[in-house]
Amino acid sequence: MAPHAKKFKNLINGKWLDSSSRKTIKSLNPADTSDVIGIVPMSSKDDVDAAVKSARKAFNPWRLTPAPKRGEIIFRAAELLLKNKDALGRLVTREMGKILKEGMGDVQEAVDMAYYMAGEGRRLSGETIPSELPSKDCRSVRVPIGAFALITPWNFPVAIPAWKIFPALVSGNTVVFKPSSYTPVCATRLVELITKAGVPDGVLNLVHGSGEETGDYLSTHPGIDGVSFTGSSPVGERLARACQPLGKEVSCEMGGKNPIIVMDDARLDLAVEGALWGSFGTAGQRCTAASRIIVHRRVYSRFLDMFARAAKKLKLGDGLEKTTDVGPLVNFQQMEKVLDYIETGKEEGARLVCGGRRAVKGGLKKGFFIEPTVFADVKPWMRIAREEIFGPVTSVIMAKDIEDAIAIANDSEYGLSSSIYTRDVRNSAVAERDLDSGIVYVNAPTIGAEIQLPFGGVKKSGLGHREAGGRGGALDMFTRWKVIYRDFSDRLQKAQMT
Ligand code: UN1
Repeated sequence: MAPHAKKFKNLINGKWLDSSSRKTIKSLNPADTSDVIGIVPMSSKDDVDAAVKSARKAFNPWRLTPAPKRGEIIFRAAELLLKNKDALGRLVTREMGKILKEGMGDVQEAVDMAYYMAGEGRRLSGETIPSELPSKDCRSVRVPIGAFALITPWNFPVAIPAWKIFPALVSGNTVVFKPSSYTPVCATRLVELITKAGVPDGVLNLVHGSGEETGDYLSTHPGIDGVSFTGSSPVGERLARACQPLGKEVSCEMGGKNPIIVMDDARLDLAVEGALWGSFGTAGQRCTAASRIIVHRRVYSRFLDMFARAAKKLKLGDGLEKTTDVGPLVNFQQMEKVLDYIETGKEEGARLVCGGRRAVKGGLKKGFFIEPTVFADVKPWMRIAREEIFGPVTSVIMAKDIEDAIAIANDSEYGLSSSIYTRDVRNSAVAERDLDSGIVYVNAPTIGAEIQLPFGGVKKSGLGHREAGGRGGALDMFTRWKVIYRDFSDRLQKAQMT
């Protein structure tokens, strides 16, 4: 263990504590595993019990704190995040591996969400509806659900926790937050800043640990009222199966197999640029990553040629270096999983046109790098065209026409994000209408959703409510509707009896 490695703690009821287990987890830089980012507690059941107890105790006073006051605290958190954006962005890059621009973007997405949800403190609006009876009024109000377990992944170590923490808090819930054990230091820094903004003790608790132990125990805990999870589909589905019979509110944001359709009338240079960013941004480690590029047969060869040439030019490296285009995979297991998929693609008969190997030249051997990989002539039945890979690997598939392209795109268990490149208004309109996904992009890749609109997908991509802002967004996840009929007629009035 590196002697200089900094130690971090859990936050329970406003106090930073070690685990009663004394066990720890080490967080490493995936671009250079000799760089230890920090050591965090591996929480025991007792720690989780204490965190849940603290969240339960804090719920009533927090629920009764006026929502605009809750919003003001979140506004201060936004300001603090912005002030610390550089340091936090660099930490995201060091701990998770994404390139620095994206590390900064990760923090910016959290800032955006904080400002947006701070504003919700003065909205959280319901409806006022006329009554059929005199001297009676009817309205619906949003009420918080209680103590929430928030379980988040490593690929957006600041943004995704922020997507959950801020709407949960502004709505009046309290939180026990269990971040990924691969990016625990980013999570700790985020919680430190939110705490500094003035969140009362017990309202936001942090417990580190693994998904299987800490995450499962926390989410099924009798003191937890709701669970919001982002991660893989198998884990999300298992979690939902465990929590729903216990009467908990559950929302899961899960995998994707997101297609980009490139039509014969598209601006090909733009489509190539979009497919590159969609496929290899964040080294393909986004649930929105473009992993199927469905290309009209008339432009197939030309597109493939341009795309493969551009992919070969991408520079792998440490995300902190300015010239790097693509960073490492987050850890050894993820790298192995992606390399396995590359082997599967070859065995299935797909044509490897670039990449396909672990990159070990020079300093790269200190980390988990895989060359940006493009498979051509992929058939929709192949596993590489069906399963989520979560790495820098994309499949190019040929389509006959718009209908065929949409049918291929929709032939998936997933339905998070999809995209079409076209300059023909009919192609665009048909795709907008018929693509079976939560998000559709036109002339833009499948990544880069903005926080003021609901985020999430259909089929195996999502379960429960959507994330983020807008109608149908995260406020639905973190509140229940209550309807209030107030009769001030001073007599018994009977509805439907007139
Ligand atoms: C994710 O990959 O889990 O739309 C979230 C995007 C980002 C969020 C991705 N704003 O790609």
